[in-house]
Order: sequence, then C-alpha cells, then structure tokens
Amino acid sequence: MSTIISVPPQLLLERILTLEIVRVTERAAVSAARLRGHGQEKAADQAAVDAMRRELNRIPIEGTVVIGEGERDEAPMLFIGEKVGINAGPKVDIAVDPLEGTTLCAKNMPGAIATMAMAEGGTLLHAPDVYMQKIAIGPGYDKHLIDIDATPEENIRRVAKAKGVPMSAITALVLDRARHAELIAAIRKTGASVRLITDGDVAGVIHTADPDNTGVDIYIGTGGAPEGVLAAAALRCIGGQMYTRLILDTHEKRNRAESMGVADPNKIYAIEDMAQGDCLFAATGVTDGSLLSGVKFRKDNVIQTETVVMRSVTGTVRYIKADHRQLDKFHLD
Ligand code: VTB
Ligand code: MG
Ligand code: MG
Repeated sequence: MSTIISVPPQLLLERILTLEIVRVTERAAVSAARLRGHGQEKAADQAAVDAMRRELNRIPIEGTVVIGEGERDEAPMLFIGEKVGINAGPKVDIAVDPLEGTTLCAKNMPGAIATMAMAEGGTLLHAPDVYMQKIAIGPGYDKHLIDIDATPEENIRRVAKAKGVPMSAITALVLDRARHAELIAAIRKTGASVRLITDGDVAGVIHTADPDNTGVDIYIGTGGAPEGVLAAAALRCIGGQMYTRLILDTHEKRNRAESMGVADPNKIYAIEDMAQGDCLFAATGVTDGSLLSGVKFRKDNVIQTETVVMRSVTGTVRYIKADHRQLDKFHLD
C-alpha cells in the first residue's frame, strides 16, 4: 500500500493549523492595507506586525520566531527568538514577513503580501537578515538542473533545453537593482526575457512554480535571506528547485551567522536545507498582484481577502477568498 506521508506521523503538523495560519496572514494584510498608498512604509509595516503577532498568540502552538523582524533589541515585536502561541501544542518554528514589500504597500503598487511559514520545531534555517544569492525554478524538471555557481547563460540554456523551447522563450524574474546590472545583461544576451520587479521576491520565487500562468520560468538574483527561507518553505510545498547562499561579506555578518548556527559561511542551501520536515506556508495579498488580489474594502464593512496556503506533507495548495464582516465590531484588527 502506498502512502503520501514521508515522515513519521509524530512529526506532522496538525492540519488544522493550515486554517489557523490563514487567519494570521489575513489579519496582517488587512491591517497593512488600511495604510496602503499612504506613503508610510514604517506605519504599514508596524500595523502588519501588530496584527500578525496578536493572531499568532491565539494559536495552539508553542512557537519560536526564527525568521522575524530582527534581533530583540532592534525589533520590539516578532523578534528572532520570541515565543508565540498559547504556549500549548506542538513546538514549531515560525518565519514571518508581516508586510513583504513595504514600499509596494506604501505606494500601492502590485505585489505586497503578508506572509508566514510554520514548521516543526528546529527545521527552519535560522538565517540572519543579510543578503542571499538565490536561483529557483518550478517543479517538473530533472534534479539539480540549475546550478547557483553556473553562469546565467548556462542556467538559462539548461532550463530552455529541459522545457524544449529556444532560450528566447524563457523569462527570468530579477529584482531591479543596480547590483544586478551584469546579471540582467547576461540573461538578455541569451535572448531570454528579463521581467523586473522593484520588490517582493518571496512572491517572485513562487511565480516560477506555475510558468504557464505567470510566464516566469526562473528567478535569479540577490535579495533578503529571510525572504529566501520563506520562499523555500513555499517551494517545499509546491515543488521546484532553489539554491541559495548567504552573503556574509563582513566579520560582523559572519559572526552573527555563526551565532545563529551557520558553520560554513559559503554553504549552498537547497530547499531541504532551509525548510525540512513538515511545513505550512501562507500569504495574503495586500495590494493587487499577479499571485494574489489585494485586500478590498467593500460597502457595509465587508472586507475581502485572498490567501494562498500550502502544506508540504500533502502538497495541497489552496486559494482562500474570504469575506470578513465583523472585524470592526470585535476590535479584532
Ligand atoms: C529584498 C527582497 C525583498 O526587499 O530584501 C529587498 O528579498 C531589499 O533589497 O523581497 P534592497 O536592499 O536591494 O532594497 C524586498 O524586495 C521587499 O522586502
Ligand atoms: Mg518585512
Ligand atoms: Mg520583506
């Protein structure tokens, strides 16, 4: 008899938690969306953090934030090491980015999301808030097709060949940054198309999982390490390949990483090195984006949200559209 469960049952996260984390990202997204387009990155971020923390503290978990808003002294809430949950239930690691794309939200541009991942305790990479080199493709390719140390040309060539299309039919998603000038030129030289985003590479990486709909075949470039771990948690659920490397270019960063358990500063992380075991991932749209619709404030106080939630052990991906009617009445956000 075959079974889809590949880890011992005692290590599974209870599936009921799937819905619980949807509430968390929904509330964070609604709170941030109230400040959408107001040009206030910090205020929107803080609103998302407050809402996310309040909701996390209602969940029956013994959670530890491993990817959070920063070190305890710089982040009063959702700091790395903070305990969340009702302190009863499974021990879990929590990764959060309550408002991923603060600038997108402040400018009401596409692609801001509220996002989090939950995994068995001790199974998420404890990554410091440094840059991370990343390369990712979606599911359905041979193992190790892409190589973080190969040239962009080589990676594009391999993906095109595996897909059975010319390189000119490949689209690479890249963060629009000066540091990526050479990378962008190298990709364009192959004939491939570069789609630039100003922010938001958690969603960016997730785009690779569904090239037929998103038009994105590969993600390449350097972004935040916390965002890398969140994206890895998502790809762990939907499949795909992702390789990353922390950019630890100063003593201070190397020491910080070491104190968080990073023994080899040059280590290449695959998805399973960043998110092992069973994990859940959720993201709710704050502004409209190509992955998710943003929060809509309708008449009669109806608030609509769209969330994607994934569970690694089964690979289930759900899109949940919700109408919230009582948020103001119960002062819940
Ligand atoms: C990265 C990326 C994020 O901010 O952290 C980026 O991973 C910051 O990059 O998705 P810069 O320092 O070059 O601005 C996001 O785009 C949004 O948090
Ligand atoms: Mg953030
Ligand atoms: Mg972010």
